[in-house]
Amino acid sequence: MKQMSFVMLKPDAVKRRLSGKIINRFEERGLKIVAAKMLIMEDELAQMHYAEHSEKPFFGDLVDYITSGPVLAMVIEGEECISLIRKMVGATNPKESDQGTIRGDFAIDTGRNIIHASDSPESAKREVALFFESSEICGYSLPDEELIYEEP
Ligand code: D4T
Repeated sequence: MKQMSFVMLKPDAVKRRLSGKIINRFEERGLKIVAAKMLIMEDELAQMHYAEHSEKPFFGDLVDYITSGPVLAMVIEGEECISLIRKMVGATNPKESDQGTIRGDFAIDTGRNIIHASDSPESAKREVALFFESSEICGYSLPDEELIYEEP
């Protein structure tokens, strides 16, 4: 089933000039970027995005981190892509992320884990709507889709 996931390169990824490398992984896998924008998140947006963690002891640091510079927010489309992208991203604590995952290859600390990706269809829906108007999501097809999918 085709899904959309919300993916965000965090300020450390952008400032470490890793955006291109990370985007490349999604494109090489056969996934499709259907929306993208760079922004510096306001506190209010950060608090809404991470609302589920508002009572956690790390919440203040998390909001400071995510608002500390530009993020690259994206919507990525593909078959079953929500769980697929989570696997590509790796465990929340990069010290436990498998080698070959984005966090496992580029990060060390949980508080500097360089990328966010939706963890369920419900989160994806909420997060996409938080960052993008529906008019900002581009519907288009790619000529190689039959090479990526058995049934495009
Ligand atoms: P995000 O949401 O950023 O993609 O990360 P995860 O989905 O992998 O992990 P999460 O929601 O459990 O945590 C959100 C965010 O909080 C930071 N964090 C988390 C932290 O600083 N200390 C912690 O102990 C935990 C659990 C990292 C990611």
